[in-house]
Formats: sequence, structure tokens, C-alpha cells
Amino acid sequence: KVYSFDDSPYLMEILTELRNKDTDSIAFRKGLVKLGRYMGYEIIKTMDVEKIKIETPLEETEGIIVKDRKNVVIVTVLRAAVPLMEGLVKVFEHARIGIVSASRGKAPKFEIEMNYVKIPQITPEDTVIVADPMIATGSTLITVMEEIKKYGTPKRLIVLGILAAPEGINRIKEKFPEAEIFVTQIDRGLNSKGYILPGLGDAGDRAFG
Ligand code: U5P
Repeated sequence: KVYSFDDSPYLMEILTELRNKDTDSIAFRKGLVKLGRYMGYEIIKTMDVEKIKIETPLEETEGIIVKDRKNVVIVTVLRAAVPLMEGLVKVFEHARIGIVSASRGKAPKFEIEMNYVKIPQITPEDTVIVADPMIATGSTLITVMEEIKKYGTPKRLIVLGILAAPEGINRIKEKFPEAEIFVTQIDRGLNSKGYILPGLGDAGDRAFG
């Protein structure tokens, strides 16, 4: 299943700022943190809730808890996903965190080099959120998700991106049909160098200079 949020004016406004080439690194990082947080809210909307009884200082009433919010593993793909993770952790404050470094080689092969992997054990109760702001060819995420598999099978496998090209989404769907894809917006396609169009450029460079 693919979720995108073109109908959310606030998310679209943040995204517009990220796309604008005149936005500096400070504002760019802030925008990514915000999107991490609000996309996190959107993920929570898809989680099961449980009714509980509590007491206010005045009387007994019914409330809810989102149980799965406490069983989250966030896997961050260095480096552009770091601000996104910062936002996600604001809503998934119990999350265990995995860090993976993966970089993509040049066209046409786009080979992925993964030289650092640290992922916690994954249990059947866990929701794993793999964060990379840009889902271009999808190669990075597919390589990372193949690695994640070695650490256990989660209840839900969620891919979180800001922008995605249809090519990348289709490849992920093919290789990981169980994955749920959350992106702020789906873009037109890719250029010959594997950049998303219209996109926002290289997310790592824009965030970190
Ligand atoms: N990437 C960008 N901007 C783009 C396309 C890709 O920053 O327009 C970055 C992604 O963040 C990802 C990597 O980590 O390049 C490769 O993307 P993919 O082709 O493996 O999906």
C-alpha cells in the first residue's frame, strides 16, 4: 500500500520550501525534521488503538493507547535521513534505532555500497520504519531492507520517504510486497543521473552542505 499526502496543505507547504533551491541548509534541515514528525503522525493514524479506563481528577472516563507506538524500530539511512529521524523520534520516543550507511554509485548501474550496519534485533511485535527522504531508483532502500531481514521479521515494514519516483516505488513493491510506503508526494520520474524530477536535488547536500 502506498500513502501520499498531496491533500495536506501544511505538508505541501513544508515540501514547497524544501524544493525551493533558495532554501538554505538551516531551513532545509528544519523542514525535514517537521516532515519526520508529521509523517510520523500519519503513520500513527494507521496503528491499532486500545480503549482504556482512566480517572481524571474528577471522574472515571475512557481513553485510548496506541500500543504499537512503543514497539517501533527506526532504521536511518545516512546521511539525509538524520533530520527525518529527529522528527520521527518526537512521536516515537520509545523507538530503537538502527543506523545504516549506504551510498549509490553512478549511472547506469547505481551499485549500492553499504559500509556500516547497526540494527537492533527485530521482534514480531515491531513496526519497522526505514527512513530515506528520496526514493529514486529504490536501490538503496531495497539493499537496506534485505539487510534488515537478517535481524527478524516485524509486524509491519514501513518505508518512509519525502519524495519518490514511480520507478522506485514499483521496484520496492515488486521486491517487498509486504512493505507499506509513506511518502509526502510522488514525483514525475528520474533524470539520467537518477535524480528525482522535479525533486529537491541531493537531500544530503542540501541538508549538510
Ligand atoms: N537521492 C537524492 N536526491 C534525488 C535522488 C536520490 O538525494 O533526487 C539520494 C537518496 O536520498 C538516496 C540515494 O539515499 O540518493 C539513492 O537513491 P535510490 O536511487 O537508491 O533510491
